[in-house]
Parts: sequence; structure tokens; C-alpha cells
Amino acid sequence: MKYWREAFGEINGQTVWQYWLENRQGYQLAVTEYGATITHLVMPDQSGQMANVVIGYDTLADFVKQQAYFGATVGRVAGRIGQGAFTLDGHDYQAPINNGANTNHGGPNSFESQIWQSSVVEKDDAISVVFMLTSPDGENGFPGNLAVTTTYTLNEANEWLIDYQATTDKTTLFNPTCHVYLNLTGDFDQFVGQHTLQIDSDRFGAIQPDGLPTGELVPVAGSVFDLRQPRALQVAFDSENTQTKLVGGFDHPFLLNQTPGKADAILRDPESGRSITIDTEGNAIVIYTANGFGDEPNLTNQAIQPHQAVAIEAQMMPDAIHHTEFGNIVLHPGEQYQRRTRYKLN
Ligand code: G6D
Repeated sequence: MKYWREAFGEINGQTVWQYWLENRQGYQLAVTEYGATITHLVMPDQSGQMANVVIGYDTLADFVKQQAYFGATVGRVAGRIGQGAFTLDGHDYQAPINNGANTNHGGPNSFESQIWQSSVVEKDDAISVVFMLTSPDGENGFPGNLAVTTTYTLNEANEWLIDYQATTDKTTLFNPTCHVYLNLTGDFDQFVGQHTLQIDSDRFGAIQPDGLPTGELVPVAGSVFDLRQPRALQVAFDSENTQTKLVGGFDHPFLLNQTPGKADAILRDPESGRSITIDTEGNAIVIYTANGFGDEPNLTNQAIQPHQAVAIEAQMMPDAIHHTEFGNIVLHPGEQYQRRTRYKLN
């Protein structure tokens, strides 16, 4: 394993660093302090051809321009909170509204646009970059001083690991994710319709037209949401299903079955033979098929377009604070939050 770091750009006179991790087989993971963001993931296709498979720019300036959370650590709470309102320990809290009538991805200028502190941990078979951030009490309406670390690791087993840790001094909400967008062709002029996706999920979360979960968990059986066997994403783009038609593809949480010994999700590009197997300790995976792309800086010499990538966001169910079946995202003082997501790069 080896690593190097380079200045990625400057914000308010402060150098923002980017780290490149590389294993002996030539797999590379690049991450930056801006948003604790993954910027590149380089892996081989079936003939050994290396390519970057995640949306990312070569300059910090382009990352700052986009608003689609490219590769970023999202928090404090990934996904929407209905009306941005919640009650904890008898206190009512209001987060700023930044998406229709709701708060999305922790509100404006959240984890994704902050400069995290970084350090490197080297082991024989793995290298990690540890990003640290303190979110002050009351930031974006959330209670408690929250100390967060996002740790990205690349290892010799060709795995990319994300570990989140956090502590708080007041009862608060915490539900981070990594907003990585994948296109396993390695060519960002291509669409992801031919990628197959498999998810170990019997029920998905229905959404309202504004993207907020309705609270209903709908059986996937007999619908385009049935990804228990691999299915091409194009099916969701073309479907007459009312839920996919609402948003022009998937922008939905899948509640994971968490079957022991079974992968939570597998994304595969049949043409290149690249695939990524995802296992997470959260109870959900949100699939967002980049339906709203259009305003972001170009990735190639063509304008960016919907369905050029798919975001696979491992987390707890969005709007969990308002639906008991969606799981717990409350963090109390004295608790040590810990959650891992593993991406096996095949
Ligand atoms: C998310 O669910 C949301 C989308 O609606 C949003 O537009 C995107 O992040 C940027 O996954």
C-alpha cells in the first residue's frame, strides 16, 4: 500500500488537501478534506483496464460549484426530515428548510461543504484517511456539540471501507451517508441504464412528489422495485410505475432484509464486468438515479445529464424520526456512534 497527498485548492486562504491511496494491484481511492468527499475510485474492468468509476472533478473549484453532493459525507441527517421539525427530550427543534417544504441532507452548507481535519493511519494491508469535524450545538437547528469522524480505508483485499463515529453532549439526530455516484463503465458520457442492481430488500419506502417518504413501506413483489434478483436500471427509467414516474427513476429508500451472509446490494456493469458489492450496518439503501442532473459542471466535454450515474446511499431510513418502523437515528450523550459500510470492488 502507498499514499500521497496533494493540495486540491484553497478556500479562504486555507489549503484543502486531497489524498490518494493505492494498493499493490493498482486500485486507487482519492478523498478530499472538502466535505470529507470521495473524488476518485479507480478499479480494473474484466481485461484489467483501470478507470475511475465515481463522479468527481479534478479541481476543488468544480466541487464547490455543484449542489448534488458528489461523493460527499452527508449529515447530520441524510435524506429529508418532514418540515424540518422534530422533538427530542420534550424540546421542539426546527432545521432550516432547503428542499420544498422539508430539510434535506442536514440543511444548507452542512457536512458536504465544510473543510474537515485529516490524518492518515497506515497498516501493512490497509491505509485510512480519518476526517474529523465538530458540528457546534445548534448548527442548522440540531442540538448538541457533535464530534464526527468519517474514515475512508482502501485495503489489499480490494475493499473500500467507510467508518462513521460520533459523540454528542445533548440528545440529537445522526444519520450520515456517503453520497457517492457510480458509473462502472468508467466513461461519464455513458448512461447507467444497462447496469444491473440487486438489493436484498422486500419493501421500499414510498415517497410523495416532493421526495419526502410517506411513511408507507410497500412490498416490492410484482413491481419495478423488486431488485431481489439483478435488474437493469433502464427498467426503472422506462416504467409506468407511479412511484418511479414521480421522479423519473429511483429516488427511493429500500429497507434492507439484513439476511445473514447475503450482500445488501450488488451493482454490476455487464459490459466492463466491473461490479461492487455493498454491505452496510444501516437498515436502508437509498437509490438515486441522478434524475435531476443538469446544472453541475461538465465531467467530460459534454454537459452532464440525468442517469449518467447512480447514487447508492447506505444509511438509516430517511425521515426515521417521524416513523417508528424506520429505525432509530437518535444519539444520546455517553453513547459512541459507530457504523461501517463496505464496498467490495470486483
Ligand atoms: C438525494 O434523495 C435526494 C435527491 O432527491 C436529491 O436531489 C439528491 O440527493 C441530490 O439522494
